[in-house]
Amino acid sequence: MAYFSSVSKVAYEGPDSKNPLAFKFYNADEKIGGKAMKDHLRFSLAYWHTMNGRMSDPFGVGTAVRPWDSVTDEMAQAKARMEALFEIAEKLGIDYFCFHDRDIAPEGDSLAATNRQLDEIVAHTKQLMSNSPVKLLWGTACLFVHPRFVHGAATSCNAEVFAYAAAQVKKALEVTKELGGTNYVFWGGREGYETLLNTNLGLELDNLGRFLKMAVDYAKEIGFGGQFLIEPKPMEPTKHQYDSDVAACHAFLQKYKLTDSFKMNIEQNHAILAGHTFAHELRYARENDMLGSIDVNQGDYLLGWDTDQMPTSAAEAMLAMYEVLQNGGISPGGLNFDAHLRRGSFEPEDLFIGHIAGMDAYAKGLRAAHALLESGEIEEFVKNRYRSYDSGIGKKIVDGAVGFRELEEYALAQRAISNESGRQEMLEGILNRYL
Ligand code: XUL
Ligand code: CO
Repeated sequence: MAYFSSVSKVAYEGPDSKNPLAFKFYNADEKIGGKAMKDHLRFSLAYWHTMNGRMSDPFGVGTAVRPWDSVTDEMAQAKARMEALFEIAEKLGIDYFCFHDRDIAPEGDSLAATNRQLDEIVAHTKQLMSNSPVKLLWGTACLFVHPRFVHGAATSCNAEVFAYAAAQVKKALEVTKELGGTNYVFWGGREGYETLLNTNLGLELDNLGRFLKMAVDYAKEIGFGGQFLIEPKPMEPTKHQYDSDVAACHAFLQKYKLTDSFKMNIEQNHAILAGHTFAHELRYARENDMLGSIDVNQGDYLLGWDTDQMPTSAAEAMLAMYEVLQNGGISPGGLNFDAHLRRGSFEPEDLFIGHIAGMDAYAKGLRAAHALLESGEIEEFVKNRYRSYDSGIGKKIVDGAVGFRELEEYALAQRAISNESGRQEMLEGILNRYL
């Protein structure tokens, strides 16, 4: 059954096209640096936004008009939504999707009943997958919506909740494996705190470390070989989220000896909420061999919350792809559209138009980043800027051949220090030549 009969398979029509339902820059099979665009970008649909988002806001109800709204039985609707996801993905040429356990199947009266409902939808999904190129990029467990997680999941003060969360992640790992998922994500929804006055911060962090270790052990036990990912976010819903940014997550993973099992899933809107640029978070992860996957969206620079907008800025996409290319790609991760439409874009076709705009921005960004890297302009500038470490005293510093005594001796003998311009504006101008 087609849920979007007015939309056909979206085609590449080139930059001159004015058709909102065509790609202007994304040309899936076109090779950039010897690799097809689709393999560089590995786009993914986010089930929670694209299929479940009602587009409500704190002042108003949802406005989304969706073709499956008329199906009132919960399980029948869950199946209809999954079918519609495959239709959207196939028409857009998006090869992956991501979900939380509770996005795809409703909760039942008990954990056992919930698991049975999940199994039913997973079987239906597997069936749909057998006739489709669409694959699972990552699965995750929703440990933040239900009131039982009011004080957190793995960091709850209540051990009963820790146990429930463990059972839920165990099942989510099994389901992710069953559907051939190549990654598993932890976003610490309510893993944080509101006030230190009621919080044992040390125990909560140790418990989070224990929880992640149990997940790694269980994955080994069942033979799930996917990549584990942590998704940093500094605030929202709690005031202090433990996974606040890449550096904090990296320190946490080092303390609990988990760096071999995890990488990061970096999201643009989370980066800017943390007071960083998206590129900073990507670079920090890349330099530490921690860049695993990306949630592509775009935050509003005037609003201080997670607006999860479609990533339509090619300039930002260019800087992100500059990091991805230097990372040697993002596989087995991908670019997951953790993004939803604005409340005013409520028509079914907007789901396509929004993703097309995001895919085009990333295609343009990829092309520009590749050309920039090929030119070597930025790398050459940076290399030259640090040339003082290639010889003389700089070489001795990086080789560990000198200490404070030798450096003092050197400094005392030096007459004048001369610095050179960092040429920031020139470099920013260079980017525009490639965009
Ligand atoms: C929340 C967020 C999540 C994660 C998955 O801000 O980004 O949807 O991506 O739990
Ligand atoms: Co996300």
